[in-house]
Amino acid sequence: MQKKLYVLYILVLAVLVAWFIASTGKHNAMKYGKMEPITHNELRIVDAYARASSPTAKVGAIFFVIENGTDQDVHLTAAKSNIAGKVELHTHIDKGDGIMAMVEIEGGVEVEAGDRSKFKRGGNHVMLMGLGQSLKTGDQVEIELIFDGKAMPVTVTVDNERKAAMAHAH
Ligand SMILES: [Cu+2]
Repeated sequence: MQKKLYVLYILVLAVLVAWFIASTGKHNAMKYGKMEPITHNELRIVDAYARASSPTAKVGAIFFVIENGTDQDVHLTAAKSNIAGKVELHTHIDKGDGIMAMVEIEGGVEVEAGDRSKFKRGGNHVMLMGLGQSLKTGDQVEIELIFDGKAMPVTVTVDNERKAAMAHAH
């Protein structure tokens, strides 16, 4: 009986220690933005998705991660799409009193050589205004991201069910 309890105690302790190590590891990873190194030698847009708040919404937003695997810094200066009357690079700023407002990113976004830039909920995003079509989950839309004057075509899948928190968990 005593031995059984002892074994149980050790097991519980082991689980707690493992959980502690796992949770601190995750915390550090988020705090310092540590991710796997970029191994490809090119500029890539990964994990792109679009969403609209409702099927009749006239605005939508696009999120993605820019991976600059090249040895040159790049600048995202604009975005284009035929599905919207107006497309802008937006971010959120705190207007004070915790009120967040969307504003156009002045001067675009720089991504240093070998670095990533996350466009995510509550942060940077591509804003679609005057949508000419509804954005339904599973739809694919075409946009162009303008890097240093050159257009990069990107196919984006609509995912209206995706939760903001999942943007962190790959
Ligand atoms: Cu916006």
